[in-house]
Amino acid sequence: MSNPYLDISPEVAQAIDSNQPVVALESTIIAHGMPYPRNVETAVRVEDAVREHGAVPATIAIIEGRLRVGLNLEQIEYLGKEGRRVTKVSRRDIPFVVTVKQDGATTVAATMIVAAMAGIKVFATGGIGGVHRGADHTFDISADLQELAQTDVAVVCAGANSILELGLTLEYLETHGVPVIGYQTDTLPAFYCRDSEFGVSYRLDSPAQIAAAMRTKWAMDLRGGMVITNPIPEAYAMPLAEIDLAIEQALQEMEQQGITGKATTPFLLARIAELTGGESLESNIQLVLNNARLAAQISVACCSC
Ligand code: PSU
Ligand code: MN
Repeated sequence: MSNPYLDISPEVAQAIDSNQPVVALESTIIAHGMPYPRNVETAVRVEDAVREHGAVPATIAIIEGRLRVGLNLEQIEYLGKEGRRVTKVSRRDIPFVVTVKQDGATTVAATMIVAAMAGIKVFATGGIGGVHRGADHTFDISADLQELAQTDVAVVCAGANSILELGLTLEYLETHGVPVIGYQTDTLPAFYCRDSEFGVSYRLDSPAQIAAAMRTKWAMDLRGGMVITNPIPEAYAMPLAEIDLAIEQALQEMEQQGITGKATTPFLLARIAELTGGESLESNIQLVLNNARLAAQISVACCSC
């Protein structure tokens, strides 16, 4: 079934058609999640990590109104350089950016949608969006959570960023039937830290077990995604007290500056990187690479049975 809005690169199309492992990658993390040029350098390293572990990377974005699966270096460089000038695109934004033939950096939600259109089942990123702090009065809950409830893609991440309410994010996912898997861990990883005070739904210890769970879920037509949480490598984890302090200060500044809605996550990530002297950025890069490796392994396991 061809989709008139979708452009899949020849390499990715060939891999999908021949049932070879493919890993989807998002582009909001490039344009809004990290500063230039580290964002471009990271995007390229993430693609390399996927390849080194036996899968084909498919970075997803909207380029001149086309839903693109598999970007070339020039397109990645362009998104990285444009940064926040590129529209951050979640589910609601897709038709508008496509209609006016603009560019868009896809969030977890939008990347899942396009990955599913292309037939890709595994997606690696840093952290999913979630229930924001203060959501009891702002109602700010990322559309990523609703997407996970309805789109059949497994998202490999380092848990949710502790700029969010982790407990409320887990409750929301549970309500919507989204399993949160801990890869070799019983507790929910909190992005910069390996642990949190919260438990995962299920612990699975190998890519093959994760692939089997995905297969079973979708073979039964139980719609929706899965969150696969992968703790940041020990060497790059940050001390809880240090990161909490930076997050608290960044949140205060955000409130003072009146930053709300879709601008909050990019603001917080950038400010936390400044406040930690770049340490949080380094952690962020390493956890994404770690997730790319696991996602590739899961994707290989999915194809080899
Ligand atoms: N969390 C991070 N880094 C990111 C994001 C979240 O630690 O780059 C990005 C992802 O693209 C995610 C999006 O899908 O932010 C969520 O934004 P919002 O809360 O506005 O839905
Ligand atoms: Mn929001």
